[in-house]
Amino acid sequence: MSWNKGIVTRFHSNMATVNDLKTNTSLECVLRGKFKVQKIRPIVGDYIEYSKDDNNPIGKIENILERKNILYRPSIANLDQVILVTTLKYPEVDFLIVDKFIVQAEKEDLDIIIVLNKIDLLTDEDQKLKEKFLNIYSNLYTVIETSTKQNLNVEIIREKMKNKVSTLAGMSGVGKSSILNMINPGLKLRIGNISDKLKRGKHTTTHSELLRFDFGGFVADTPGFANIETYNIEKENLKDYFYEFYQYSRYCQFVDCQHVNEPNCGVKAAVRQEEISQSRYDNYLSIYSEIEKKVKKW
Ligand SMILES: Nc1nc2c(ncn2[C@@H]2O[C@H](COP(=O)(O)OP(=O)(O)OP(=O)(O)O)[C@@H](O)[C@H]2O)c(=O)[nH]1
Ligand SMILES: [Zn+2]
Repeated sequence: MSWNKGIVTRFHSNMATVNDLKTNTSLECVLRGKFKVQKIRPIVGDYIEYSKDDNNPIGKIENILERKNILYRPSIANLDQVILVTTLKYPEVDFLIVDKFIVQAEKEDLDIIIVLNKIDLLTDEDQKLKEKFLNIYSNLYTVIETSTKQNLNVEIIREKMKNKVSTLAGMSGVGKSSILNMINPGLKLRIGNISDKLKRGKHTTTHSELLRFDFGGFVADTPGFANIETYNIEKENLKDYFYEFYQYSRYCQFVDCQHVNEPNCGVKAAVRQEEISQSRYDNYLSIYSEIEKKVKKW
């Protein structure tokens, strides 16, 4: 019997919901006993091979393919990208918060696309702030301006998420679930209820599900990086997550330069010459000292 290839979109006790990659249909699969012995469990996002008898609606997972990455809380494997949603108004998201999300995603080596939502709310006076944002971030990442009220750039977002496995990230209220609804109306959304659940003090699960877009591709139903605090990062590694620093670090006098207090630092020189954004560098220092303070407590 030949095996078929699928992706796990849901996992519960010993059953996985698998989306067959060829037929794009879903079926339930059980785990072969050998996985229990090996203490391996599939997680959402796993690419697997399964077998199935024609007379049995339930398949059997035979093989879990190697994961290219794993994200914890919610646990999900093989993410292709993070869609970082942010806004300049309602809420006014601090650039430090944006950089903290970026750091978490860079740490996992995920591709990042920034979606600047609620463009419709920006007045003429806000255009300066928008330009400032774009000056910093569109030099580093793809930035897509959107408005779910005006259906702005729906096609572009769809194109970016098509046939990929994505997770959304971003502060509460920036419009993550609205964006999913805009690009795929009717997509079953648990994502919108998260803050409600928190408010009601209910147990929020860290089990995520993948939802399949009608146009192809998957998205996690729970936003990634709910915790953007940087306790899980070594301060020595932080500079690697500000990827634009790297090309200037070869001008640093010290090979292990952290670009903080060291003399003759190529990164600091680049900030002075406005090759690196002051805001990014300041946020680097803020996060660096936050990590330092946490370490000192121990
Ligand atoms: N004016 C305007 N309002 C928007 C836009 N997108 C979303 N909103 C509104 O912003 C509010 C929050 O949107 P959600 O989609 O629930 O935001 P979320 O990021 O999923 O929020 P959480 O579930 O708390 O994480 C809702 O009242 C939306 O109607 C937009 O482009 N323009
Ligand atoms: Zn340096």
